[in-house]
Amino acid sequence: MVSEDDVPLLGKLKEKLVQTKENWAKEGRALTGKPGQARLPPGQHLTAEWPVLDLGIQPNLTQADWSLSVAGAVEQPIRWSWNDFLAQPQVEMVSDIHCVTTWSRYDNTWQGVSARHLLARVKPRATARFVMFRSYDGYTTNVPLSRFADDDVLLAHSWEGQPLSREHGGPVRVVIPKLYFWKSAKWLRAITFMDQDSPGYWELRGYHDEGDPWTEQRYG
Ligand SMILES: Nc1nc2c(c(=O)[nH]1)N[C@H]1C(S)=C(S)[C@@H](COP(=O)(O)O)O[C@H]1N2
Ligand SMILES: [Mo]
Repeated sequence: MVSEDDVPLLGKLKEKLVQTKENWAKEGRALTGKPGQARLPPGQHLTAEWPVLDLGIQPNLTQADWSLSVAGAVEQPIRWSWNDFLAQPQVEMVSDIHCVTTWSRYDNTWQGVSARHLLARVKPRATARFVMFRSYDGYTTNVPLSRFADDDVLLAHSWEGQPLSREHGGPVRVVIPKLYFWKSAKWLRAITFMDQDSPGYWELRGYHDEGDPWTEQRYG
């Protein structure tokens, strides 16, 4: 039985449990995977290398050649030159890469402009539900707007403190850590906001429309 005297002790125990659970939640937030899910998605293996995968055309763009157009279902279309892009608020994010060819690479440090900031600038219309990325090599890939709006998504110009190399998509690539890496367009040229979904390069060729690694949305 619980006597009157025990009540403060129970109160303390409860406080401690709450504290512990709060700490778990904080640790969970520090993981780059989805909370409550394993960090390494099913069917993936870890690599320390960073493989190069693309269609074999690696555009050779100088920063002066590069620009980003954002249009479609937005209130404020924009076109950013390299200097415009660098004049936006800059963020640093650390995230994991999961490629559909089964390699994953942990703890990549990226610098660039957050998707959240871009969204605040262009103001998608209420009808906008999908985003298409277009690249300088002709590549395209589509994602739901909600995936692009995630707080770990950015347009990256640097990796591990160095300008993103040409082979990895420099001057600027997309990084969407919670989807397979084919969704992270290299050599980014344009972003189109759409009311209706539309498949990109790999999505037209048998790959999944959304590409969530934790539910193995590989082919679709
Ligand atoms: N522009 C462009 N972006 C692209 C691709 C591409 O061919 N062209 N390939 C995609 C695929 S399939 C993968 S796995 C990753 C590979 O990025 P990495 O070469 O930096 O590892 O880029 C994605 N983004
Ligand atoms: Mo890929």
